[in-house]
Amino acid sequence: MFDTRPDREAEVVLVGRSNVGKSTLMRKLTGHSFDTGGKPGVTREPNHYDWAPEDFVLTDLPGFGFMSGVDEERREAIKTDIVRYIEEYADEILVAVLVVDGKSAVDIIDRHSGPDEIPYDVEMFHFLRELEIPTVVAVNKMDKVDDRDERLDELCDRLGLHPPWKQWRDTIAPVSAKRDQLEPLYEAVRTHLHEQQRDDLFKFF
Ligand SMILES: Nc1nc2c(ncn2[C@@H]2O[C@H](COP(=O)(O)OP(=O)(O)OP(=O)(O)O)[C@@H](O)[C@H]2O)c(=O)[nH]1
Ligand SMILES: [Mg+2]
Repeated sequence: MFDTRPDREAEVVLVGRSNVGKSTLMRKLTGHSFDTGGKPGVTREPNHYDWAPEDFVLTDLPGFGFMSGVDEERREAIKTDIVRYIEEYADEILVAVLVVDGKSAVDIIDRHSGPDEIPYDVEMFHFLRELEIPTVVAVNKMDKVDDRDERLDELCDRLGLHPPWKQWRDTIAPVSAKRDQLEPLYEAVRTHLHEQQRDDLFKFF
C-alpha cells in the first residue's frame, strides 16, 4: 500500500497508464522536478506535492499497464494499489485527472476491447465515475496529433461520451504538457473546483 500521503482534506490526483506524461504534467503544475522518462514505469510510488497551508495535496500516481522490466503479477499489484488508494481517499479527491496519450489512446483501447476485456483507460474512467469523483481526461501529447478533432471524437466514443468532443469541455481537455499548452485542463479543473465551492484552489490551476 502507498502510505506516504500527507493528511489533507482536499486532493487532486493524476492517474493513467505508464508513460502518458503524468509526472511531466506534475512538474508543470508545481514547478518542481519529478522523475520523468522515456520508458514506462518511471514512477513507482506516488509523488505528493503538499500545500499544507491550504490543506491540499496534488498527487501523481504511478502508471498502470505496460512497464518495461516489470512482470504481469507486479503490474497487477500496482494497479490494485492505485484502485485502493482512490477508493480510500474518494471523499477527499475533488478532481481526478485521467491522463491519456492523445496519439495512441484510441488504438490501445481498440486493441484491448473484447468480450472479456475492458481497456484500462475505459475501466478507470468508469471506476472514477462510479465513485462520483469529478473526472477530467487530460488528452496529452496533442503536439504529436494531426487529425485532432477526429481523434478526440473517437476517444469520446470509446469512453461512452457522445461526440463531438467539443460539447464535453468539462471532461475532455486536449493538452501538451511538454509544450505548456494546458489551458483546457485548467479550465476544466476549475469548473469542477467551482462546483465544489473551492475557488480558493484556482491559484494552483
Ligand atoms: N510529445 C510529447 N511528449 C510528452 C508530453 N508530455 C510528456 N511527454 C514525454 O512522455 C514521456 C513520459 O513522461 P512521464 O511524465 O515520465 O510519464 P508518466 O505518465 O509519469 O510515466 P510513469 O511514471 O511511467 O507512469 C517523457 O519522455 C516525456 O518527455 C507531451 O505533451 N508531448
Ligand atoms: Mg511518472
